Amino acid sequence: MNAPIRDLHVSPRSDWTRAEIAALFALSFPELMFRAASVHRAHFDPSEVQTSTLISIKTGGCPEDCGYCSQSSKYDTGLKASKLMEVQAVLADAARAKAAGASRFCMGAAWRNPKDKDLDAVCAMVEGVRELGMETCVTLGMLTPPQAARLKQAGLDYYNHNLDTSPEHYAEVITTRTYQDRLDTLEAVREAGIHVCCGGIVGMGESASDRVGLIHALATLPVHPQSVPINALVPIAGTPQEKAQALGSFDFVRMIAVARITMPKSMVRLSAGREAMSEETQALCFLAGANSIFYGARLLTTPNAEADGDQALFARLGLTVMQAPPRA
Ligand code: SAM
Ligand code: DTB
Ligand code: SF4
Repeated sequence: MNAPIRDLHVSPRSDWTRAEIAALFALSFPELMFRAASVHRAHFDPSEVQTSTLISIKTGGCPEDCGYCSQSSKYDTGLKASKLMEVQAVLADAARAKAAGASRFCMGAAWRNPKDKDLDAVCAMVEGVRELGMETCVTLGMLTPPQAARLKQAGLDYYNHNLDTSPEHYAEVITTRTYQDRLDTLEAVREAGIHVCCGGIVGMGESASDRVGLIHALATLPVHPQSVPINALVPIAGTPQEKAQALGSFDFVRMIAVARITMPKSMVRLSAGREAMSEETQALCFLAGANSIFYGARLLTTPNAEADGDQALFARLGLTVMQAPPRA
């Protein structure tokens, strides 16, 4: 028998225990879906989905050894590295993304951390994208508190920095920076008053208990990340994770559902890996409380589900694109 359902309208809590989270994963699939969908309705219109478009503003040649990544210089993935893009070229891409229906523009750079001089160009990109009326997000690696303050000053809305996996599994995937380094960057971003976008990747050979551990790490941050990307590994030839066993679709949907229940007011993003997912699995993810996607033909270095296919899926499911909130 499943445990009795508790009040679904409670405020977000940061005192989740691993046992409570494991118990959610252990619910029957229908019960878990019902609870997640109920929590979703208590906080959001379940027919609305937020759309973020990604661009890689600086590709490849990264000194970190993240075992899943096409952009690490430690692995021969055949990716062509390129320098930081010109501001105008980025803004032209943002305008195209807006015209295609994206409300947020996320700019990613393959850096361990940005140099202060790189931030001048990134701040100009943030200012320009804001002027187009889009929400802005960047992901640049580790940040110091003064760097976070500069990005805030430029008007940055979100900073993406993922915990990626559980604290226990982490060292199997990345050795060049620690979990604590990531937590420190998240603190710098939070303290600067920038919204935090933080999630992880599943399908990297982790155990079920590692998935509990990742949700636990996210849901016990002092403030829940306002945006929680759940990525299914996109396997990249030449990386250590190339042959990792993909997660079954029901386990992926469970991950979305448990993220929704434990972080009820956060946007939960059905992120990388949609290209390999059936429409039915994606529909289950929306039912489980996902209310955001990466939208557009490319992620950073790999293909994404095509935008016109997404629009057709939205139409068939009766979903609409969430409007960006008005600027303060
Ligand atoms: N270099 C910066 C960093 O690592 O923080 C920013 C860019 S990095 C590519 C952003 C995130 O993308 C990673 O933390 C990881 O969660 C996700 N990611 C990268 N490669 C992926 C892959 N092959 N499949 C799924 N997610 C991936
Ligand atoms: C996130 O959690 N996923 C995005 C974004 N944040 C930066 C990146 C996905 C990358 C997928 C592999 C690639 O295209 O290189
Ligand atoms: Fe570099 Fe980011 Fe890729 Fe890690 S995930 S290798 S830090 S670009």
